[in-house]
This record gives sequence, structure tokens and C-alpha cells, in this order.
Amino acid sequence: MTTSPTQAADQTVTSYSVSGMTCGHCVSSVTTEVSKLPGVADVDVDLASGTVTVTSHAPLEEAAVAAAVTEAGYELVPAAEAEPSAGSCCGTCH
Ligand SMILES: [Cu+2]
Repeated sequence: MTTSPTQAADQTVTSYSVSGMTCGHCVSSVTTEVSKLPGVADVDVDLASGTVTVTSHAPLEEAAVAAAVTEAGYELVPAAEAEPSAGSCCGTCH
């Protein structure tokens, strides 16, 4: 008899706050860049709250995530300093 867990035990889920995202294009840009990080299994972005939830196979360096977000053109907000922000748009929103 075998057991097949539906959730991998070695997955880490971490949420980050990102400022500057204003539309679906922003979301896809951040998702694309963060998805490129080694070990990342899934990226979920909530545009309304600016929350980026990253599922990875190992704990991620926040600096690496921040670099990916910066690469996408946005800014990772340290959790302690997170607050609603009306950032600049990517230019494709309107
Ligand atoms: Cu946008």
C-alpha cells in the first residue's frame, strides 16, 4: 500500500509585497521574472494588494526575489514597511 501526498512537504510558500503594479501586464511581468528564479514552482500575484506569493522547493533569498522584481521594473517592499502604494504604471495600462 502506498501513500501519495497531494502536497509536497519540501515546498516553501513566501509572500512579498511589490509596489508599482497597476494592471495585468505588470502582474505578468513580475510573474515571469520571479518564475525564472531557481527552485520557484509557482508565482501568484494579487494585484489589488500588491502581494506576490511564491511557492518554491527551497527557501528563497529575498535579495534574489527583489532582484527579479526589479528586473521586471517594480520594487519589492520589505514586509515590515509594506503599505499601499500608488506607483507608476508600466505604460500599457491605458
Ligand atoms: Cu501596468
